[in-house]
Amino acid sequence: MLIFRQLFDPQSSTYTYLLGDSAAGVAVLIDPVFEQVRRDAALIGELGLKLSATLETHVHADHVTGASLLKRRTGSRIMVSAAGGAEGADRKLVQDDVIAFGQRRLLVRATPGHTSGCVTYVLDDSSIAFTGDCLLIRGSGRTDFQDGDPAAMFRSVREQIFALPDQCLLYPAHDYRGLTATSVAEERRYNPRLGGDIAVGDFTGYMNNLRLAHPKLLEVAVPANLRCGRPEIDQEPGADPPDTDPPDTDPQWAPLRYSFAGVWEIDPHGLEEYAGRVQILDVRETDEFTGPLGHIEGAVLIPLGQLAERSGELAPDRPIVAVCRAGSRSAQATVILQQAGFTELANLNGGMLRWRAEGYPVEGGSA
Ligand SMILES: N[C@@H](CCC(=O)N[C@@H](CS)C(=O)NCC(=O)O)C(=O)O
Ligand SMILES: [Fe+2]
Repeated sequence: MLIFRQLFDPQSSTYTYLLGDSAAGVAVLIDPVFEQVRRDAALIGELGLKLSATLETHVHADHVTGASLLKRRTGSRIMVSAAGGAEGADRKLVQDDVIAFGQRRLLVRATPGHTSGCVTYVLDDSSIAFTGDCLLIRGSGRTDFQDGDPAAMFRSVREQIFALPDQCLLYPAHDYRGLTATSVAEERRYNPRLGGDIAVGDFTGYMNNLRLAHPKLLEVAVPANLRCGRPEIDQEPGADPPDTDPPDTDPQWAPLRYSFAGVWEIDPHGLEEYAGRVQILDVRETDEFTGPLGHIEGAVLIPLGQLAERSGELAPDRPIVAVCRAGSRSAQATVILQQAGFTELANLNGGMLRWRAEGYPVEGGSA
């Protein structure tokens, strides 16, 4: 079965697409964003997939790609268009190349115009195409930098994208109004720049008068993306560390896993091993703490409803693992503690139920 997810980066209004073959357990990501690598890796893990490759639709000007970080984390191969001029890819793509993931395939169509190296990825059965910043929903990518060329874009849209079947769904790399998808038939008819009887001269006139401000991150993003998103620090040993931690610097105080829900989780066996180095915070009600499930030795009890005002009772310099019955209230406890300024936080996955089911010891409780 095909797995398909549309993911959004609110900072740059970028869409990242996950495509997977569930039977083979293999996935590819189109246009991953540097700051969202941890989120994307969590989703891929939770879906039981292995990332085989990241694919760029083009050298982006408004955000840095997550391709290199994902390669470092998951071993995924970096694929970019040969015409884009980026260094450090594992595969350089040209027109009609085929990218396999499990039993499914994506086909490469060169669609220059926004940049000279733009490509569109078409799913094997032509049911879905990923148009990058060539065709946007009722719009198009800009053509005023990075070798942009309105006439080339006009040809790309008319000859490569509008040539797809009417019902083919189109997914762009960006949308600035929150629109998510469109189709060939509706864009052919309703795209105000490229649809209907509009001719190349009309389109060029439109595009040459867009008067858009340059992307805020242009000067940072383009050079980084020409390295496939590899942080500069890798290239220059001894250089100053970056101001902010890259999003793949995971907490080191215990074996933690980031969830797509946005919470750091620890498994029972991890907590047992690290119990002596952390504060165990039980956020259930008092009668649950002393009830049949028992509690973990050394756990401090602060019911969730009191946590915001009583967080000062916790040591600020020791990591905290929050615990509850099934692991949901304790996830919220990590959110409350983060708001209170604590940084080293994790949720016991599955709570006391899983802790006991896996045979770890409790104080109190019934057998
Ligand atoms: N304000 C945005 C501008 C983003 C932008 O220029 N996006 C390009 C794609 S990389 C584009 O083609 N935009 C079309 C449009 O804004 O209509 C930023 O600073 O990042
Ligand atoms: Fe772009």
